[in-house]
Amino acid sequence: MSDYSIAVIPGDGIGPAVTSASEETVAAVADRFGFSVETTAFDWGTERYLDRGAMMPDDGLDRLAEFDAVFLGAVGHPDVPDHVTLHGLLLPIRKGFDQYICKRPNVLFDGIESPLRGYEGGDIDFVVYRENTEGEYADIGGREHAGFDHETAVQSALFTWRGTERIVRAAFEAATERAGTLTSVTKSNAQAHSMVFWDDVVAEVGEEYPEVSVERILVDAAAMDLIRRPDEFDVLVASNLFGDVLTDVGAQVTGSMGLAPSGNIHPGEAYPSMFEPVHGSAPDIVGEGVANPLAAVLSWSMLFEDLGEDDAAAALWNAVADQLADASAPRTPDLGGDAGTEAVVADLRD
Ligand code: GGG
Repeated sequence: MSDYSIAVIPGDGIGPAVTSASEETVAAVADRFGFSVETTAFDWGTERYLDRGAMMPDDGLDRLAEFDAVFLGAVGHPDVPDHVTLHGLLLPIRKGFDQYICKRPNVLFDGIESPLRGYEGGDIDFVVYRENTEGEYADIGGREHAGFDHETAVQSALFTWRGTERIVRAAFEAATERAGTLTSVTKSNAQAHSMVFWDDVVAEVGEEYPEVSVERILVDAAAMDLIRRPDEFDVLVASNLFGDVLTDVGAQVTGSMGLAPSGNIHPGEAYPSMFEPVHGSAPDIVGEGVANPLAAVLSWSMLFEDLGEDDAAAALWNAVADQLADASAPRTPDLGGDAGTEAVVADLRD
């Protein structure tokens, strides 16, 4: 019997609520499939920052490195600028553990109504491979001449061949597995250096995958087409920023941000991967007990898959799908219902 040790960082806002609700479900599924999950909670986040000046301790990465995987709830607090919280917790983990694949599935489940007319459950099913360690999220830049009318800010994006090649290759592998199309998203008409470089990488790696048909699309057209023809997408590969923006569009066309899971994946043994719902800390609903826990549950499913527990991952994913397909099952307000977080996971466990 395998025993997995998972680091859990509930974080801010609704993070603790969706984390604890999803953990209850996960333990039961693990038990059913003959393995155990031992979780260790870390109270890192903005409360710690307000108290002690840092979102996590100096040796935070060393401590997380001991675990098989990391689960994170949410980051962000109305009293602290978002760049402070993001750069204090989420981004150091993604970069420090070289989690270069951000995998974000976008699925329209049976029983869920898309805001787009004419789409039913099963019609939309694409996955975004977002580059997760460099690009526009590179911490390169600065500000000069504060207080003058010539105050200046510089923010540089970083695209390395290695960094681009490995996310593009991961996306080609996914497209091969799904026997699908790969859509590469850029802005290479305007960004003639970095994005043409990206196109070059896609062309070179693509030579190794002649069976995968490749579509190149500009990010503005991609945003439009994810609304106009979301059913035609299969695997998308995009830079750090573009991937982040497009997956919010994807979450909306598939019904709710409350159903969008993600994995920050470091393939291989060197570091743990981290799984998190795509949504943020949602300060507007904190404490109301209505946060949708299903994005967190689906993120645990991705975590199990990453550990090689495919049957448990499928059981968890299918339990969510079955619940959503049942019109009489409890739903949180983001899905048009009036149920609370706990009622949704209680129903899932039954
Ligand atoms: N669930 C984690 C979370 O709170 N994410 C909020 C966020 O703003 N993430 C930015 C990003 O994924 O780049």
